[in-house]
Formats: sequence, C-alpha cells, structure tokens
Amino acid sequence: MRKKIISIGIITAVILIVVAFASQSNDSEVKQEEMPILVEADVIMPTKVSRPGCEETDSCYIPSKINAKKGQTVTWKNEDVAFHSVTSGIYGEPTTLFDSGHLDPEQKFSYTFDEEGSFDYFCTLHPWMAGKVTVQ
Ligand SMILES: [Cu+2]
Repeated sequence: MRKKIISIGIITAVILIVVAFASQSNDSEVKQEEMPILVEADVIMPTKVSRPGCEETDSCYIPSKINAKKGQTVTWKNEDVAFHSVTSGIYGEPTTLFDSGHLDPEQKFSYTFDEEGSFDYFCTLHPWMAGKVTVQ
C-alpha cells in the first residue's frame, strides 16, 4: 500500500513537471507571436543631438532630407537618450501639419504625406535640429 502511494506520488510529480515545462514553452511561443512587427524607421534621431553640433554636418536627423511619394508614410525614430520632437515648420514658426510631441527614447512617430510639396520640420526642444521631406 505504501509503495503504491509512493509510486502514485512520483507519477503525479512527473506529470506536474511535464505540464509545467509544456506550459512554459507555450508561453514563449505566445510571446513570440505577440512581438510587434519591426517597422524600419525612415529617419532617425541619433545620439547626442540634444547638444549643438549636429547641424554642422547636417546630421541632427539622419537623413535630414528625404524624398517621399504622395501618400507615403514616413517614420521617425528617436534613438537618442533625450526627448525630441518632429514638428512641421521651422523653429519659431511651426505649422499645423504634424507634431509628434515629445518623443521618448526609442519612440517612433509616423506621418502620411497626402500632399505634394516640400515640408520643413524641426525639434521644438533643440533649435539646431532641422530636416525636410520632399513629397512628389
Ligand atoms: Cu531635439
């Protein structure tokens, strides 16, 4: 009788371990499926652009000038450790077309250009940061 109880105990323990492992692997599969599809950024805000200097090499936004087709969505990514923005217009004269607000590090902002034209943009926090999107 005691042997039977012990063997039932062992079998139960083995089943519990197997179930635990199985549910763990299920969890990781779910996590992989839930991972967002990586959208490549068209323009990045690199590190250290929160201090002046990047404007000398036109590298506050990389690339600072890009071409887009009408209807195309352009995505910016803040790869710096400081806040930045992507705001239409030029410093001191923003336009109402788009404004990302303050972007956290690693945060992205996207805007779809439905009109042809040349669109300047800048960072509201750093006057030297400027870029341009030309839509054709
Ligand atoms: Cu900035």
